[in-house]
Amino acid sequence: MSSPNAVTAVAGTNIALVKYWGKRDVALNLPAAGSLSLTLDRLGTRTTVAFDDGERDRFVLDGAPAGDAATTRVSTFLDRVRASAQIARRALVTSENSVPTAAGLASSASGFAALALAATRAAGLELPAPELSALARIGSGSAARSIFGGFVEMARGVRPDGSDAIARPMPEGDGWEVRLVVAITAAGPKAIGSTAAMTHTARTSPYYEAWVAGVPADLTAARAAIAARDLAALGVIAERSALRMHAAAMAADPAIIYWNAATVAAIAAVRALRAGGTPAFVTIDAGPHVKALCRAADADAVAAALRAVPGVSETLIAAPGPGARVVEAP
Ligand code: 2P0
Repeated sequence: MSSPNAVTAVAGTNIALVKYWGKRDVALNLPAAGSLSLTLDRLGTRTTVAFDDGERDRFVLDGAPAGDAATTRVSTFLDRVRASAQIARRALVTSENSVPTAAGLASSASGFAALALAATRAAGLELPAPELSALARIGSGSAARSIFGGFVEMARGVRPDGSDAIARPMPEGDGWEVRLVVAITAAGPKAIGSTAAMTHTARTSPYYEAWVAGVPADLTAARAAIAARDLAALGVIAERSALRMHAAAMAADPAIIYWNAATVAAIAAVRALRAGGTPAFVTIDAGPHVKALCRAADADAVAAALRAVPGVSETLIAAPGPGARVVEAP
């Protein structure tokens, strides 16, 4: 499968501590508000792009040809790269997600971050990181953040072209020994994809405007908490942001409910740990799994408590990880 002009890049997924939920522009994935995340050392994507003389783009995902919808999404993304590089050649894209189970944790964040880097380099472009972030964002909003490692802030931006809707690394958080403990609470695909769910929330939830209006204050407080390395302060903000995002989605009409019984039980378990003196805080994305933010020293105990929750099938501990990087190139 290797080709003389193939470039391979890897990227870690990221978990938002101040969530992104809603767009000011759907075509360019411009967010309605900023967000703030932690890039992880696990749950990443490794992607190889090779431009060749094929008639169309081909996308092989986790060892099998991807379906039409996923292939079209990749091909549309490559069209932007081809336009910038002024090339017409089609590509073979081979992508692998490091996911421990078939539990729906595969991430468009690491996927489009790795694709943006591998595709631009394979096309002969060397984009500065902010431009790479803007490009990854067009693939998936959260992918803009996975270009960078550690704590990352994504700007809402104000420009219609999205050139200022980009992520930036937060070096003030470097070396902080926090962990995210992921508790898998279900198998199978999520109830509704993020893009459709955001649009539906914006259109029908009476809480959507209040949700968006509250994000800037969370960002300000989260920045200060990271600078001060105050886990309790950051954790309270993260838990509140996730619960408010889900509350806005649950208030949509019809409701969007990502949670199952184990999700609720895992939230209770983390809050019980906290009541017992272990600083651990919940965050939940567009699915039923629960992630707990905690100190590295407490991660094993937090994982054990989550594994004891009925319906939790598996836990894994993720540490802060690096940004997207090229691992093989001609
Ligand atoms: C986040 N999520 O901030 C939020 C919280 C899920 C819940 O970003 O439509 O795949 O491709 O921009 O980035 C997941 O949505 O959505 C997401 P698109 P994306 O991490």
